[in-house]
Amino acid sequence: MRESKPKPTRAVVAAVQVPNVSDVEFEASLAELRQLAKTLGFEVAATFTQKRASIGAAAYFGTGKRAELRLLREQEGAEVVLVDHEISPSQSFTLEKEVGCEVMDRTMVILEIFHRHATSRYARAQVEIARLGYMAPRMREAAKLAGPKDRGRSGTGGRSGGESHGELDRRKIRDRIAELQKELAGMGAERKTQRARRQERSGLARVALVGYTNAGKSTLMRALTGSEVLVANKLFATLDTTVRALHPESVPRVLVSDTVGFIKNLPHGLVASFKSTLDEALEASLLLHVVDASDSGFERQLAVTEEVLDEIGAKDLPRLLVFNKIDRGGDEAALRARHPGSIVMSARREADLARLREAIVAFFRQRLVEAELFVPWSAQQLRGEIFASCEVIEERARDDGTLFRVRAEPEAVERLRAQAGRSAA
Ligand SMILES: Nc1nc2c(ncn2[C@@H]2O[C@H](COP(=O)(O)OP(=O)(O)OP(=O)(O)O)[C@@H](O)[C@H]2O)c(=O)[nH]1
Ligand SMILES: [Mg+2]
Repeated sequence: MRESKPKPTRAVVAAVQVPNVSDVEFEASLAELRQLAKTLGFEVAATFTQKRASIGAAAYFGTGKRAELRLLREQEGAEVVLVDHEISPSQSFTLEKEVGCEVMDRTMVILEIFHRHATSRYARAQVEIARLGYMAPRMREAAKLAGPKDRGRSGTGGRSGGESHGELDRRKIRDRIAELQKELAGMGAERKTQRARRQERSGLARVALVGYTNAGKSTLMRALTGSEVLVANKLFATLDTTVRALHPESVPRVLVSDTVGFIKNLPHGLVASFKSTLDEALEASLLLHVVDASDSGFERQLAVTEEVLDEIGAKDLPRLLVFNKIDRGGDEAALRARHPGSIVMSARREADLARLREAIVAFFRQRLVEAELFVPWSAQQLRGEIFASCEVIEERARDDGTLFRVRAEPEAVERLRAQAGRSAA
């Protein structure tokens, strides 16, 4: 523990409950926002709610409630109010004025977390595009509210005649987004080549870990591959896709990818970013959908994940449901009965991890075929690769080379045959 830690910013979490949202759902969503706030380093001082028939177009809370919220905020010494909806720019301005501090909506909170956790150039560019897209209409609103005063400033500072401050900023945002998109396109080509190379080396046995944020994907990735990916009890710890081989190696060799987690009401700009980050996962032939079975809201999290998977075009990929964290709670028998074929487990138990590994390998073994591979003497360098990507049943020396009888993926057999043919020629 460090002693001189700065005092965390205190926050009030606030939300309107409309009639079609049940109490359980409402509570789960608030709990999640509190967790998101903690991930950002806020200390949640209080939660403030109001039941309303609908959310007002101009003001998120009713008049009396806004005064109450201001009082609560002052009493608690909070410097920020977090709202559990995406609110419009004008709702946000009204609320900030009336509660007397900064207001962040759910979208802004998530964008901020992504912004802080993005480390690769690729992830940073994507998050910046999403942030700019979120800011643009808000700046428009700010400019509108600033009105004539703002226009009075035009013509100074080298701006072209008649262009308002707001317009200039919007143009800058557009230019910046275009620039970032160009950068991304460049990086995209590079990533594609990397992926192609990986595919070439490994055949088609690819599995991707997907699921709601904090379900335990990176923990399983570590356990399955022996790699040191980041595991953290925060939301959106992982933003980039990592790919590693199942360890110890299996036949066929299986590559595992860890991916970014999903969440309810994912900001729209980020869904687009997810898409490219998840391209890698979409090339998998098996998705491990990881669910935190100890979370009381896991059914909803499961549904949200399935929705996002649909949205990004992964609807038809075969999947294995993995109910994780069963050591912390959850009804094992009920889960098995409701989701036949699923795996109920804890990443903390070696035996469970072994079972998961077996299920993955079994899935890919179903696709193996038995075949003969002839390797002429001139192509003996292929021997190592054959042992790496096939199960060798028999190896027989002939006058002109070696004949292997193997079990392997059809694609691997084809690839090795082509390579043997090329070397022989
Ligand atoms: N008790 C228990 N805790 C677990 C288990 N699996 C993971 N955890 C913990 O859950 C937290 C989140 O784990 P991660 O592996 O980072 O989760 P993730 O799905 O990668 O999360 P994001 O990257 O944020 O999407 C960590 O504190 C893990 O130690 C489990 O089986 N049992
Ligand atoms: Mg992770």
